[in-house]
This record gives sequence, structure tokens and C-alpha cells, in this order.
Amino acid sequence: MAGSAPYARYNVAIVRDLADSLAGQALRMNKDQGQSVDMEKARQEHKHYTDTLRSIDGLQLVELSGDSSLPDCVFVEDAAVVCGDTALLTRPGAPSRRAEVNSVKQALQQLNFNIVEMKDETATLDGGDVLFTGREFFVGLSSRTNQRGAQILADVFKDYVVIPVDVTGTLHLKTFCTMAGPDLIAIGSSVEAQKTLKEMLKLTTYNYTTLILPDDEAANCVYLNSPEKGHILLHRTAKEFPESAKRFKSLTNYTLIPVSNTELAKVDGSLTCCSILLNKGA
Ligand code: CIR
Repeated sequence: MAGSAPYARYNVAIVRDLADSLAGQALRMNKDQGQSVDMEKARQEHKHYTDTLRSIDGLQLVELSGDSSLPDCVFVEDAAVVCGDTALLTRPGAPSRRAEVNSVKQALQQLNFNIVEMKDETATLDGGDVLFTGREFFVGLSSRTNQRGAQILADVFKDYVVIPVDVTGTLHLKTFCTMAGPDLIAIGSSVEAQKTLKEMLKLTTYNYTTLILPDDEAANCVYLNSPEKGHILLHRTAKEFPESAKRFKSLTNYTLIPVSNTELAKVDGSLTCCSILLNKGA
């Protein structure tokens, strides 16, 4: 494990308010069959998410305001990849999302991170495609992230191996695959998710354990290691995904925190998308 702190020991979370324009204008994969977002409920769910993060000992929240000219701005994860003392500002795959990076840049500058900007106009990278395991990076090649984006990430974070993997059938790599603990990969059980997992396990030299979830969406969970409580996992609720919630209960020595995400999920948002978790002074 790189560094001396435990994997996923964070002290800052950057979050951003929902844009008023989200319900009408946020991007969604399923343009025709989408259900409408209940903005009041979306705000309540997001408040619960941010309040949950705020309640974690040692975690300071940096809260950015929403911007109605940027309907997807709540999904801050896509704007930057932070590792050690370096923050790579991405070039999001969707042109309508590129200006989201500006506020995130300001916040990271104020936190004194070394900022690197992805300026190459042939590169695209969304943070939702970047899975840092503590040992290496997996980067999903998706409709939003390309090889050049993955290459620039590898150039910036030279201490780590960067493994590009194909992602199909979903928005981002992390839509169906996240870390649920040190060396523990949570992944959905769809054919597409399992195909990506097979590629990951073939290309890595590490021995990861996997937690296979019946529902792809539930495999997007937020793992943190707190000095006081140890393993903490924010995961989708039993009401949303009963079978997957049962699987999470098999994790011993975890503080499990169910977090509902019914509304942002309608515009392809998952739990990890709504924060950038980092360690200031790592
Ligand atoms: C988009 O399509 O870009 C947004 N509606 C959802 C982004 C979700 N972000 C993430 O998974 N990291």
C-alpha cells in the first residue's frame, strides 16, 4: 500500500449544490424513457448525503454553490482526480460539463493542491471513470473517457500503474464498480460489469477480493476509513436494492450507512459522483 495512511483516510470532501436546472437539463443516457426528477426529494437526498459525510469524524466539507447554467454540476467527481498532493482537472467527455471544472479548480487551489489541467483537446476524462485502488488506477474507456485521457492521467500520476479497461452498457466505470474497502472491489453482476471485471483481474498483478452485488447500481458505494470508526461504507438502501443491501451486511467490522439516491439516479448519478474525497496534507 502506497503512503503510510490507511487506504481511503480522507479529511476533506468537496461537494456541490444541485443546479435548479438539473431536472430539465441534466444529461441522461436514456433520453426517451427517463422518469422526471423530483427536485425537492433530490435536494433532501443530497442533504442526507452531505450531512452523512459531515458527521464523519475528521472530515471537513467544502461546499460549492450550484450553478443553473451547469445542470450536472452536483456531480463533482467528474471534474478532478486527486491523489497525494496533486489534482488533475479533467476534460469531461460531455462538452456541456467542461465549465464545471472551474469552481472545483478554485476549491482545490485554496486547499493548496498542485493543479494540473488537462488541456489536450483530443483528450477526454471523467472522474467517474477513474478507480483508484490504493495500489493502481483502473480507467474506464467509456463514451466519456478516451485513451488519451487515460494516458495523461498516467503521465501525471507516475508513481502508479494505470490500467485502461473497456466499459460498455453504462455511463462510467464507477457506475458499476467501486472500492468497498482495502483491496475489495465491489462490482455488479450484469454481463457488462463482469466482462469489465474479468479484464481488470487479467491485467492487474494484485490479488483483489471481489464483492459481487446483484444490482449494478448498488456496486457504486463510498468507502472511507475513519480514525475513530474504521471501515465506513455509504451504500444504496434496502428499499432501493434489497438483495444488494443483504450482501453489504456480510461485511464485518463495518459501519454501514444506507443512503437513498432515487432522484439523481434518474440522470445517471451514483453515490460517488457527488463528492471528491481527498486527504489534505497527505
Ligand atoms: C452525466 O451524464 O454526465 C450526468 N448526468 C451524470 C454524471 C454522473 N457522474 C458520475 O457517475 N461520476
